[in-house]
Amino acid sequence: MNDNPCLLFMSSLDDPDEWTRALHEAWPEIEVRVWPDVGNADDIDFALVWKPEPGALRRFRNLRLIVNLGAGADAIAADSTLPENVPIARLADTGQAEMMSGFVLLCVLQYHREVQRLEVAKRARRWDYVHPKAHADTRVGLMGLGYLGVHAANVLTDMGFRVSGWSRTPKVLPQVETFAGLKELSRFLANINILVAMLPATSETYHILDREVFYALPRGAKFINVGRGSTVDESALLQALLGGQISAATLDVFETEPLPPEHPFWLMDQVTITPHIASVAVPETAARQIVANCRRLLSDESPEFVIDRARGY
Ligand code: NDP
Ligand code: OXD
Repeated sequence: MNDNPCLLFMSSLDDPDEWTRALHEAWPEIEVRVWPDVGNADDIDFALVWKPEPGALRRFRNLRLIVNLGAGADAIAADSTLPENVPIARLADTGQAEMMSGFVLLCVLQYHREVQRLEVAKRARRWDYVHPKAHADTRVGLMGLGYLGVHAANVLTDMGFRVSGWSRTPKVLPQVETFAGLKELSRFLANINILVAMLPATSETYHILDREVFYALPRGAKFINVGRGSTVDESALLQALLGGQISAATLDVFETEPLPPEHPFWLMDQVTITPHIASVAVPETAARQIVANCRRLLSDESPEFVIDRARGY
């Protein structure tokens, strides 16, 4: 019998020592065990996992909470081997949100300030003066107004961009024009200069960014995808890019990752490719949120940021 709360860490992507340190800092009494050294399986109260091996969590009979070591819950929601009676919470990490908003701001500013055009001019030794536009002259549309989406919307409005946002259910956000549901999608898209997709992968969002969506944007709009690759119909995007309907895209996520070497996106100057690095969990800040959520269970409160397995996020 173990008196201290006990957490199992299971991720092949993240550094267990760094996470153990961060968790101990946030909760000195917690015992952290790193997979596969689980000890007595009955001691485990909480599991912090990223893409656990199917069926691996079944043996932990006293598990109270599974924490997904990421914001996107698509992989874990699709895992039918997870115990049904244990809630699954996603990360809601301020450090990850800052990193994501920083990445989005970087991409938006590059398009707003026409950095690619300046790079072309530099290679041609051409002084290509373009009078700078105010941030308020650019409208950024965010598809997805969740934990990370709202943070990015706030950062962009703080920087003076005009921001609109689209989500499944209606939202009210200061300085953001909001739209909800498929009925309002074309109105949302109608006057956007830079579209940022920050949607989860679910059955409803599969290929939601299709030809119709790309052509509902003003001609020459830019596109940034930092959500999930499956939300984009990549052949529709390719055609929209080739025809100039979308003038440039920054893609961090793809239907197949790593993006296969033969994929046409690699050869397109107007496409920037990043390898799913828009944001990651930051152990120091994430550990505080994870610990607060675990503590809630010990005081018989419901955990926060629980995912709806059927909905997929
Ligand atoms: P949340 O789960 O907090 O929010 C998801 C948002 O998408 C919500 O606003 C939700 O609407 C909206 N949404 C879901 N389904 C639909 C739909 N059918 N139609 C319209 N809107 C929909 O996610 P986060 O904001 O925390 O993160 C977004 C995604 O970013 C993650 O799911 C993950 O896939 C991705 N991600 C990518 C990373 C990267 O490095 N590239 C890193 C981290 C996350 P509503 O609010 O109404 O529920
Ligand atoms: C996440 C991710 O979902 O890294 O956190 O994509």
